[in-house]
Formats: sequence, structure tokens, C-alpha cells
Amino acid sequence: MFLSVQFTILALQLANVLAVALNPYDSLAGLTRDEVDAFARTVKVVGGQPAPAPIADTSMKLVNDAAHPWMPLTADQQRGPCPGLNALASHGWLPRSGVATPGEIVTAVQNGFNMEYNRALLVTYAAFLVNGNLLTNLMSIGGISRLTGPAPPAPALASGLNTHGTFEGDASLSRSDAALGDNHSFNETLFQQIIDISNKVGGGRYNVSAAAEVRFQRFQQSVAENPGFFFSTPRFNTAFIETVFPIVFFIDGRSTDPGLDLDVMRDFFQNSRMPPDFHRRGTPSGGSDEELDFVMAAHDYVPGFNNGTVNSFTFDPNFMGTQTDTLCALYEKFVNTTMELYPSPQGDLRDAINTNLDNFFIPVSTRCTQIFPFP
Ligand code: HEM
Ligand SMILES: *[C@@H]1O[C@H](CO)[C@@H](O)[C@H](O)[C@H]1NC(C)=O
Ligand SMILES: *[C@@H]1O[C@H](CO)[C@@H](O)[C@H](O)[C@H]1NC(C)=O
Ligand SMILES: *[C@@H]1O[C@H](CO)[C@@H](O)[C@H](O)[C@H]1NC(C)=O
Ligand SMILES: *[C@@H]1O[C@H](CO)[C@@H](O)[C@H](O)[C@H]1NC(C)=O
Ligand SMILES: CC(=O)N[C@H]1CO[C@H](CO)[C@@H](O)[C@@H]1O
Repeated sequence: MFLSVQFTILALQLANVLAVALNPYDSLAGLTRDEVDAFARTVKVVGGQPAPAPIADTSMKLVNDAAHPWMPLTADQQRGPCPGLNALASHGWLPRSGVATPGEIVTAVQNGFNMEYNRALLVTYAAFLVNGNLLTNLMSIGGISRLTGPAPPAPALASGLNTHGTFEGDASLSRSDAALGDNHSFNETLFQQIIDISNKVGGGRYNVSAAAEVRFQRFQQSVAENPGFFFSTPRFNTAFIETVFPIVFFIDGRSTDPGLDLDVMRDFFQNSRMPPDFHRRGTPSGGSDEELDFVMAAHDYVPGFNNGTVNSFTFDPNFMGTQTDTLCALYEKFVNTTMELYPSPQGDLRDAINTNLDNFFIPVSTRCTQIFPFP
């Protein structure tokens, strides 16, 4: 007994030394053979993998079940700016560490929330290309993590979804702009705004009327407070759909109520927790066009940014890039960012990028022309 406790403490201390030594930006040079071997056993260079097939059963079902209980975070686990992925990790639909492969994310958002397959591919591979580790095929849903393994050389990021400016952006519902505060943790002040608006226009629930007003208020705040506020492609696209995700995915599949209970919403947003007995929706959805249209039409919006001073919001004439379709512009933007992060990739890295670019193209293939930056 005594011996085994001693041994555990020693093992923990060793694990700690290893954790400190292996920041993903460090090279492995200088480590002992044992340390390098230990690290290599935990993260492998696997490169790009084919996208998983769609799930077969898309019926309504219990997802906060005995096999997926909520568990509190332990010290080495992390969560990030996305309440959906956070909840999936805290219920074990994704690895509880918060580090996952893109394939695991695609499958988990379908299993846990019945997100439609093509939407799952689009969002996941967009994020993975710019925030994931393309060599080890792992991404943190939060901040930089040694669990994703040694990163490709800069300017590649591989630093997880908390990374500002590539996917994560300004004017989020419940998270601060990166320039103004913590860009990925739940913010009580901002959540109180959601409550106030939902009480005023949603009858005490977060319905599309509330979503529309919260979206507008957060937009106005960023214009007035954030000199570098950026609200063009891709943020112009993601910022709207994220406001309807809670209505589409966090309302129990058995409910016919068009608004989300605010305590349930808080538990998802603050604690990464599904309500007891939570059932996913009964039909796959990408984020409901009707509700999205309502939010976008409720106020006048143009894609644009502040020019370095507050209240200088100006239209971005380049928001469509070389495209004429907004979805294809979004696609082009993420391909462009990938090119900026990987100016001249070679070998395994180049293959991995190309495989993931192919996966990213699948959901837009009926509308857009594929771009091949690394032929
Ligand atoms: C398919 C893979 C997904 C990825 C890679 C992803 C990633 C992200 C990221 C990076 C953000 C931060 C954007 C920002 O506000 O700056 C975000 C926000 C958000 N995501 Fe996800 N997400 C995914 C799926 C989902 C799902 C399935 C749900 C709902 C069940 C969801 C709900 C939300 C919501 C509500 C926000 C807005 C949070 C806020 O503004 O405070 N996401 N997501
Ligand atoms: C939370 O949001 C408020 C309002 O924007 C801001 O003043 C505050 O600094 C934020 N807190 C953190 C920790 O970012
Ligand atoms: C949201 O809820 C409020 C209060 O019940 C209601 O007046 C409003 O019409 C709802 N919004 C929509 C678009 O249905
Ligand atoms: C930014 O916009 C403001 C107001 O539109 C303008 O007064 C200012 O000169 C602009 N600054 C720069 C750096 O372009
Ligand atoms: C992508 O990059 C190309 C070439 O630099 C540029 O012309 C285009 O406007 C960019 N597209 C977007 C959406 O930013
Ligand atoms: C790039 C950026 O601004 N990211 C920030 C997100 O918030 C965390 C926590 O405050 C900062 O450490 C990051 O620098």
C-alpha cells in the first residue's frame, strides 16, 4: 500500500516533468530516449484520414445516457469557445481531454446533436485545417495542448479552437472579443445580456426573436468597443448561424417549444452540461435556414470591420473574394488561410493538408469549384 502510493506520486512527478518539457512548440532534442519514446507512444504522425461516413440512425434518442454521463473537468482537460463541442466532450461523446480527431468530431456532432452530415464536415474541416495539427490528426477544442503532439513549423498554428482570427472571432454571444478579454471562457456579464433580452422579447426563453436581438446587440458593442472588430468572411457567416444553434440543437427533441429554457442554455454554455434525460432532435439539421434568415433580416448588416478605431465600421469590398456564391467565398477563405499557414509544405505534411482540403470540399462540391493550392 505504502509502496504503491509512493510509486504513484513518483509517476505523477515524472508525468509532470514530461508535460513541462513537451510544449508542442519545443523540439524533442535534448530529451532522454525514454522521454521521447514515451511521447511517441502517445502521439503518432498519422497524417490525413478520409472523412467518416454519415451515421446510419438519425432518429430522436436519449443522448445524456448511462454511457455518456457528465463529468467535471480534471486538471489536464480543457474546453473552449464552442458550447456544443464542450458538452460533447464533458459527456464523453468526444474524448474528455478535449483533444480529438476531425473524424471523431464529425461523428460526435451527428450522434450527440443530430447535426446534418454536410454541415458537420464543413465546420469541422474548416476548423481543423486552420487550428488542428495536420501531422498527428488531432485538434484541441480549447487552447494549445501537448496532447496534440509536436506542431508543424510556424506560421502553422495547430493551437486549437481558442486561436483568435482564423475561426474563433468577434461578437460572440457569451465570450468576449479577444482584444477585450478572455475570448473562449463563459462570460457572466454577456450571459446576463442574453437573459435580459430573452426576458424582453422571448417571454423568458431564448427564441429566434431573442437570438436576433442578442446578435445585434453584440454586433453594436463590438463596433463601439473593439478598434480591431472584424466581421467579414468567415466571421460574417459563422456569427449568425451560431446564434440559432442553441435553438436548433439545445432544445430537447421531444419538446415543441420554439424557445430554449435559459437554465438549460446556461448549463450548456457555462458548464458544458446537457440537461437530465436530454434527447437529441429527431431530424438532422445544419442550423435551420428559416431561423437563420429571421436573425439576418431583423437588422441591417454588412460584412466589414473597424479600421483601427472604434465606431469606424466599414464595408469590406473583398468579402466575396473571387467568388459569386457566399458559401464558395467561405470555402475560398479557409483555403486561403490554409495557404498562409503552410507557405510551402512538403512530404507527409503536404499529403495531410491535401487530404483534409479534399474532405473540406465534400460538403460544397455541388456548388463550388475545387481549389488546389498544393497540386
Ligand atoms: C462541427 C464541429 C464544430 C466546430 C469545429 C465548432 C467550432 C466552434 C467555434 C470555433 C466557435 C467559436 C466562434 C466564436 O464565437 O468566435 C463556436 C461557437 C459556437 N458553437 Fe460550435 N462548433 C461545432 C459544432 C457545434 C455544434 C454541434 C453546436 C451545437 C450543438 C455548436 C454550438 C455553438 C454555439 C452556440 C457557438 C456560439 C457561442 C457563443 O457565441 O458564445 N457548435 N463553435
Ligand atoms: C466579460 O465581458 C464584459 C463585457 O464585455 C467585459 O467587460 C469583461 O472584461 C469580460 N470578462 C472577461 C474575463 O473577459
Ligand atoms: C418569441 O417569444 C415571444 C414571447 O412568447 C413572442 O412574442 C415572439 O413572437 C417569439 N418570436 C417568434 C419569432 O416567434
Ligand atoms: C477610420 O475611420 C474613421 C471614421 O470613419 C476615420 O475618421 C479615420 O480617419 C479612419 N482611420 C484610418 C486609419 O483609416
Ligand atoms: C483568396 O486569395 C486570393 C488570392 O490572393 C484573393 O484574390 C481572394 O480575394 C481571397 N479570397 C477571400 C475570400 O478572401
Ligand atoms: C489571440 C488571442 O487573443 N487569444 C486570447 C484568447 O483569450 C486567452 C485568455 O484570455 C488569451 O490568453 C489568448 O491570448
